[in-house]
Amino acid sequence: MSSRRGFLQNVLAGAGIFASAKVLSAQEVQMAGDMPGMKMKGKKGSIPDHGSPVPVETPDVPNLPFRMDGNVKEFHLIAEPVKQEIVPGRVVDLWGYNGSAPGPTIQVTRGDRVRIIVDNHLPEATSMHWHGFEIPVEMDGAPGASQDPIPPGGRFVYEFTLNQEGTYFYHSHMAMQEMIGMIGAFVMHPKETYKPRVDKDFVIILQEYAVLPNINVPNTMNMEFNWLTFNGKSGPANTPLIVRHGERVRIRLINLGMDHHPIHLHGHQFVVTGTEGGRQPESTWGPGNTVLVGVAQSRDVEFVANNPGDWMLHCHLPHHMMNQMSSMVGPMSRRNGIRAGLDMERGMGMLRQGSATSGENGPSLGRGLGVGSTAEQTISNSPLKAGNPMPHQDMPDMQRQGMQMGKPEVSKDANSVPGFPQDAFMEGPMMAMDKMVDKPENFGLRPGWSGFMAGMMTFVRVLPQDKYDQIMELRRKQEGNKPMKMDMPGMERKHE
Ligand SMILES: [Cu+2]
Repeated sequence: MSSRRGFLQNVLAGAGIFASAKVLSAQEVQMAGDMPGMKMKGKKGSIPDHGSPVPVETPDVPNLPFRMDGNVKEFHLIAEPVKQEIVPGRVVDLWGYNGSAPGPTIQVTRGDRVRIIVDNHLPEATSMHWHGFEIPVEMDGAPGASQDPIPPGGRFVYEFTLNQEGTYFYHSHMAMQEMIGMIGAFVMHPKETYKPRVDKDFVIILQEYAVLPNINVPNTMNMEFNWLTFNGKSGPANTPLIVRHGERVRIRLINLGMDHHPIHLHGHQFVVTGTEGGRQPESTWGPGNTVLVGVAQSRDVEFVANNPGDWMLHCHLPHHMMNQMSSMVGPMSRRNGIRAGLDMERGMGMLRQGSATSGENGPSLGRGLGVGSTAEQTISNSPLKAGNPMPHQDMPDMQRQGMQMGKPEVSKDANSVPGFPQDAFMEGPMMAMDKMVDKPENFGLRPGWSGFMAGMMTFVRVLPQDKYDQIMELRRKQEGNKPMKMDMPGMERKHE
């Protein structure tokens, strides 16, 4: 906790050492050797923090520690491949920073002078962009425009003074690297807390991946996504936001992907108090419960948690409330299936006879271009045998893995109803895995809850004091049992 306190110390700006704006090659980095004092230590704080804002929590993502070098807050980011467990058993190969995708959260205070050493441990060049920062152009990280890309094994040292406040972020400025995880939150606190003061302050980063069956590497070219994450986890693997009944809560949402996400909170009205440009004047605040977070945007929402309960917080795009959505890969969810494309020409509407929307050609239009577009491969995504609406033959296997595999409520004549199934096998008792995602923050949720949580979905748990204390106590015990899970740069994130 000491490093958290450390974030809140206001460090005098100015008089910093100017870093040379030079990209170092792999060899030069080696020659530079170990920089003195590169052991990251959060400076222990003795300054009382009344009046200062609470530090942000980024559930499931570590904070990035810093060390003081004179008046400069020095951070160290390592761009590197990361193994990220999105839900239990689904480990994907991403690229991120310091063992995490999204990368660790950086917190500074307005007026801070910061230095960020960026090492590139990727097999290709990268560049770090500071999204929305008002800094000298040489520090902007626009590859080719403001600096040479950082080569594999190379280093670039960024240094600037920050006179802004709000929810910002850092990301690789190589577009395809953005799509494989390379973003992190960069929160700039005001010196004095805003009014009304919030008691809890959370960051959630929205990301999306297309991970096709039988492979662990996202297809970053894909335009459709089947894994939607909050802070690198999909429901039910996210850690819920825990708040006390009556507290004022801020949630900072950051989006970097191919889609815009309407994020919806149950049970409360919130106001949008900030964007990627910083704090919004109070005159702009109007009540809502869904905020559209566009690509490259951030939105801060604030509300008073005045309604006790376990409230869902989720993207409201229906396909973003699902896990591992994929079509055309075998029995899954639709009774009659969709005809694959007849062939590429007809799929593109280049017809020899008939109209593009005719019964013969229509189903092919725009569908199944390329590999696999043959008429022979009509695929039914549904139970193949009418009469048995339970499609999963591999249930014992899945139970062994810890799935609860309860039976969904399905009527006897379900298969005779056009449209069946819609959701029966997508969420519900079969998908429940309460034990597999057990953690203090989930304590006391209704049994079977996890079967209904997927994609960009977590809880805001508004708890009475005694339940809140119980969870905090469990959390302390768990942290006490674990070997120190420090936010050390370069450390592999352990997946338990
Ligand atoms: Cu969404």
